[in-house]
Amino acid sequence: AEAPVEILLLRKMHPLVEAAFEGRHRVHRLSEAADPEALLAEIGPRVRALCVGGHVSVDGALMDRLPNLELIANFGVGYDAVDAVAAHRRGIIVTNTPDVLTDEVADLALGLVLATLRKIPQADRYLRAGHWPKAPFPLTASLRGRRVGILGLGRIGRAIAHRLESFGVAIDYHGRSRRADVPYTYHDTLIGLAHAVHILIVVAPGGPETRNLVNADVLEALGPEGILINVARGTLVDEAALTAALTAGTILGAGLDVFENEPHVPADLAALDNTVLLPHVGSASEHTRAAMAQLVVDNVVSWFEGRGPLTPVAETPWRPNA
Ligand code: 8YV
Repeated sequence: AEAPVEILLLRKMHPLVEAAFEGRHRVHRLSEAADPEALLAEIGPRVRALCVGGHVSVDGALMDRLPNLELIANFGVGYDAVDAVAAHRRGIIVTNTPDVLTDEVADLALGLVLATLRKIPQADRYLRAGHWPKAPFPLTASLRGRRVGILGLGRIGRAIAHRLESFGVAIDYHGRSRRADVPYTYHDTLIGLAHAVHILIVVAPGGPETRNLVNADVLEALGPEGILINVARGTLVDEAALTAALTAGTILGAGLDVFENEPHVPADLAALDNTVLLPHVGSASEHTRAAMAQLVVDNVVSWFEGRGPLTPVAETPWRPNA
């Protein structure tokens, strides 16, 4: 009989992933090893697939300790923690989980827009604190008559725009290229977009290329009625500049699902009442996390059955006859 495929899980995965390989493959868990270094040295040469997710980074140095690695299956559409270029150089395929989470994250983005503008969490806290009988909740900003800007009109950006259409707001966007097939207004700079809109939604990929794209100048351009929403990666926003802008009234408020150094949120940011802060829950429903887990499993299964990866990332395209 063929030797079982050895798979290394870099962290605790969704139960569906954990269960799927039981009895079929040999699973190793780095996060549970008493001595991770010793485990790597022992099993490194036998590992053929890696399952990863979240912020656990996978760099070339780790890949070099796994000389027979064929596949890195990432739980999540964003794979900025995986060095996909280094993987490509070594002939390793990287897969992610696109599409299955698009609507969930877009739903949450809209929730965050409304929660931030209308101060829904603040109003809830106000009621619970018993303030209502004494005075009505202070009036808030509004989505009425606003222009909304989207940074990154990819799958999720489009799903957000599609939802916004039904809210009757004007939609602008910025990204590396103009999209021929959308009715929204394109801006060739982020500053230009920030000047034009009241609400800026960040939904572009993370990684070194987009680091601190939303800086003090962009926030200044967004202006005193401006709202920043981030459902992408914390690295896209200069968090210190954002905290300063929120404190000084340079912008009106922010709704954030992601942070520079998760799960740590700076105390001065958390102390601000003009923010709505979520613990990275964009895709975090039972339904969608199960779909993501299934796609991780399906990529691994498809690969070892010789059918290629289902959802390889752009940096590691699959060429069956190469
Ligand atoms: C997950 C995400 O929270 O898909 C992504 O890029 O950020 C989220 O869906 C994360 O990857 C889970 O570890």
